[in-house]
Amino acid sequence: KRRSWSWQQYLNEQKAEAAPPTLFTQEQSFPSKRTGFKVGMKLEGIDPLHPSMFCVLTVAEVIGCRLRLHIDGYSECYDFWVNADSADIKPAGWCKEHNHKLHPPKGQSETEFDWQDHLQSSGYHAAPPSLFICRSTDCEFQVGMKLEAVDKKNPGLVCVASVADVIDNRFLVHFDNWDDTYDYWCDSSSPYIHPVGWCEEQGRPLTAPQGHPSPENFVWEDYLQETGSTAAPSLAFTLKAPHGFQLNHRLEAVDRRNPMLIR
Ligand code: MLZ
Repeated sequence: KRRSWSWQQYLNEQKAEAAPPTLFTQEQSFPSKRTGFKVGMKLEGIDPLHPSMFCVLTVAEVIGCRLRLHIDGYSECYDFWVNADSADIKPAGWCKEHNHKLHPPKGQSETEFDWQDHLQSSGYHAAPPSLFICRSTDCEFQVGMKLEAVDKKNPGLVCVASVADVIDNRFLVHFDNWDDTYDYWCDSSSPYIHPVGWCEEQGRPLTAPQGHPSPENFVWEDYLQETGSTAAPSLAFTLKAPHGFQLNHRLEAVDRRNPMLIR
């Protein structure tokens, strides 16, 4: 008779240990306050498919604390969901005020775009600035600094990267000589980023910038000199609390490519 799959049996077979429940801490709590965002309100925000780009957005749907945002002038298939307290959204006029390029609605040129005209012609209103969360502007990372970062689309790779933008306490990780679809925003406590020299110290391979003449012989010192850039100071990387998980601990996790399954 076949018995159903059991954790206990599996752990015994594998001679493995279950990760102790005390190691699982809740990082982010679900926002409890009701959001004031309403359908039709307009704002600026980061395009999730091009994290280096700010776009003109309209709230298309609100469910609880979740907003579906539409990129003005583009197909609905690019709509995306964010939490109302997301750091990726800013009030209308934010880009101009903070010297960031704002990608205009499709069909309009960057110099042509004017928020007043856009609101008037659409008949919609800008989302009131009071709806956006104020954030700390502490960031030791500066544009142009180099670091080693995990490519989240190819998580086995740690690659040569640069700080491409800084907003509030977050910065944009860009992989040298790759397009911006690999970019991501993070803060100094991110587990995906490391100071220059980390791979060498850990005895792990570092992926050189795309097109490097001899990727196997990449040397940070030479590269920093060639590019006239500096390494992000190792003190800027904030210490992560030791997590307590050990190699080969077994646990249950959501499959991100198929989030209905827990494997
Ligand atoms: N196989 C992929 C790897 C890309 C790695 C980029 N890292 C920033 C490719 O060659 O497209």
